[in-house]
Amino acid sequence: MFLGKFCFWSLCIPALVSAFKDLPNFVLIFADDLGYGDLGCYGHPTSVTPNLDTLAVRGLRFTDFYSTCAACSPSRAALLTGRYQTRSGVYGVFEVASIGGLPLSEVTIAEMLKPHGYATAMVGKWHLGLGANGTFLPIHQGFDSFLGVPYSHDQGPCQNLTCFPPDTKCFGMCDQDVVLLPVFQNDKIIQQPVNFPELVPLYRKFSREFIARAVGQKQPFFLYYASHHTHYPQFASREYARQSPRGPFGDALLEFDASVGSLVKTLRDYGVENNTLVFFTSDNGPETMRMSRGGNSGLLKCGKATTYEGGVREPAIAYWPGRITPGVTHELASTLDILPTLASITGTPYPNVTLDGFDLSELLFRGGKSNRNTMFYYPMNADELLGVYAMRYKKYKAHFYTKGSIKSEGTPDPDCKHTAALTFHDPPLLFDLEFDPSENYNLLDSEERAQYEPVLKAIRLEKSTFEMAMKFAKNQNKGSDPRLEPCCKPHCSPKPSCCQC
Ligand code: CSN
Ligand code: MG
Repeated sequence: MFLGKFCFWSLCIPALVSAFKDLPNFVLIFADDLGYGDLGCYGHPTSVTPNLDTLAVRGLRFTDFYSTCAACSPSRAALLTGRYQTRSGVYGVFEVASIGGLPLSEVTIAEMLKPHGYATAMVGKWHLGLGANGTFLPIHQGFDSFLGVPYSHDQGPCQNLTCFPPDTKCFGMCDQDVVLLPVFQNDKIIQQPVNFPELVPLYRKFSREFIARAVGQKQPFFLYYASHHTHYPQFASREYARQSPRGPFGDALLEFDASVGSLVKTLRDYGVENNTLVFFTSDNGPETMRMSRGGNSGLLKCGKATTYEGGVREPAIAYWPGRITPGVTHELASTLDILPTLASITGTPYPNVTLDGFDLSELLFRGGKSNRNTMFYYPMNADELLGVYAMRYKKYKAHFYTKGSIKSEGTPDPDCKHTAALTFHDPPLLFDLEFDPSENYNLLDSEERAQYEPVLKAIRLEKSTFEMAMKFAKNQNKGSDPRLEPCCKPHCSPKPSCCQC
């Protein structure tokens, strides 16, 4: 369906309204640093996540769903563009005063849907750049409105901020000598520093009003709810503080879960639950270095900032009553597949760029298969010379390079620690994730290694085909300029401490 090109605006309106009537809504819920093992429905013994568990029971729960990167900005770039982050040049994570951002030339899900009449909004953590005058903020990437934070809430001092009411200060260390975290509405700072205990209620109110407005105007809508509740240091509002048996992390997760419940209830209240695809997943694995203040990857190896399973395999749930048959799928799927799937559902043409995702419609709506056989994993600072560190091929995982990270410390496994230096493996390490999800037994180190020759050959072929076709974009993470630190009193002094409103 393509509307609006051949007609004058006034003449198009009747056609638009009737065409939009049946277009479904999308709510994309993205958690932050939430591990594969963190939810009740993925086996955590003490998490309390009744709302997500209910979505899992009434929807399709994925066991083999992947983000493209074990860190925030690259993972989010891939989610919103349907392309590996190497194509948009998002390497590493954006900082408080980063000069770059996701290039405006990239087509995000919001930009893809907007010309088809969608109301679009984003809530929560952006982390795809800020730039001078907010050049890279969501409102310049297809979102009509934005309420949230431009980067992680540990990027900026937090020591004297309250994370849990009545007055429990934020735990541990956050970045120093930069501005306190601001909250943006569109491109304006409305609060600096953030008031953690009252943040999630603001997010909920914004989401509810956005949905109410779109439904009132009979417009299909796309809401991107990028929660950062479970990122370190955790926070919660009064209603949720000290309410979970899992400590501060559990309380933040409890509030996140409640916000998921509130989104679904809003859809129900406005009569659009049966016409809305809700998709939930997470950006990257848990920051296990935070011990009980970080997430949990369950039985998967390591976590954030590594290319082991714990870094990139995510909980994921697709929910659409009446359209998606409840169940559990072991099919291979990825955040890359969301953009093509939404394009397919709405009959929207794909953006005219190389996409890395597959349409999941067969899997979601007709109990079919995923078209995905492979996933490729780069480290957070992808390097063209080294290329792919690890890949998934069907049920196998091959590691060509391995490296630990400080973010993945806190477990007894020495491979996860920052002392585990970059190591090249030839032949690669090869694991059968169906029998060995924890990546313990290298098949090429076994008596039966000869029987894996055909698999190894197929893996090498897939990898070289992929890498030959991959064109690395120039790095868009172009360093920092202190003048770009967001400040609610732009001309105050002395900075950064005067930036409080
Ligand atoms: S992330 O977490 O933004 O969720 O990926 O808050 O990798 O250097 C990651 N990092 C600060 C962070 C720094 C973060 C990094
Ligand atoms: Mg993250």
